[in-house]
Amino acid sequence: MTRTISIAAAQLGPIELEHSRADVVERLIALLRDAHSRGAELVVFPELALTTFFPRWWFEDQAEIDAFFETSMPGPETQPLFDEAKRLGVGFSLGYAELSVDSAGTTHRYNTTILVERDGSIVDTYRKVHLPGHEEHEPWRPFQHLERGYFEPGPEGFHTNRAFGGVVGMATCNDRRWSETYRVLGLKGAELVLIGYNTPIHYAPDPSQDALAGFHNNLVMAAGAYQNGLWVVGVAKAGFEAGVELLAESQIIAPSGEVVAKTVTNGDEVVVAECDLDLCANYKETLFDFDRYRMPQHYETITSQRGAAAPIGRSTKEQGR
Ligand code: CDV
Repeated sequence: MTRTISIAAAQLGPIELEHSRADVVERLIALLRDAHSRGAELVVFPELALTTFFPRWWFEDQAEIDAFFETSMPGPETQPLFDEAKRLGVGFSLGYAELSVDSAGTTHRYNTTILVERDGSIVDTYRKVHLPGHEEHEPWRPFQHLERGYFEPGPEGFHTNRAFGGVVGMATCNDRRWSETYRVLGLKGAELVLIGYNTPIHYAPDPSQDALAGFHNNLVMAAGAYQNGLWVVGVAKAGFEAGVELLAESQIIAPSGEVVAKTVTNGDEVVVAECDLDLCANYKETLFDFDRYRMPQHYETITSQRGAAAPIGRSTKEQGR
């Protein structure tokens, strides 16, 4: 008896500044229905899937920024998506900007993704850990990437859940470039990692990377899948949004590192794959049998140190080792 789950990567084309939440939710519902008609039980939507990618603009007025945030989930505009998913018996993950107020009355703003089960219940809330870009206005850039100004990093880190017949974790966009993301999730038993992204193809700090955007996208997700023996579903908000080109190439990757489904457009598009969670064991119980082969006593530098520190002496001998 296999543990196979049919998963849809539901890529979104551009969302412009003037598009309303209601318009976007209609598109999400259309993708959900398309995915369901093709047998999907879990639909993965992109990062910040309810609005345009607003960190590309510098706003001075906090009220203008907060207009992109959700204060409840589901809220009045997202409830129809929850209702339709429950009616169809389809689960989903959805990225959005979350504004919450804690018990001490402090306001927090996170780049959040939720996982919703087939009965409409929210299984987990993941808040993006690795926030890329910059804190302040940088007028030299053709467009901004102000995630570090508009969000705070998720305080809870990475976590996994028993859902959809397996062990599921989430990560968001830039998180996918960090091997630590997958390894922490892998150590927490993840068999399936859901990732939404908004990746501008132009990277202003080093434009030589632009031509490699698609290559790097696959490289990091395939490596994460293979090295941890898990499925990865990476889903884009794609196309030309406010004149900025966002990478498409949404894909579903097996624990072997092989791509089993990939979008071919840069607009709204669904691809579906049958994902056998038992395939994870092929890797988790052989080459990447963590318990047998990992050597954590040699990995202490990873958690004790943030930046790189090259040796001062020339050789390990000179350093007295
Ligand atoms: N939304 C993102 O996290 N985007 C980053 C860009 C800035 C490089 C990414 O890693 O795709």
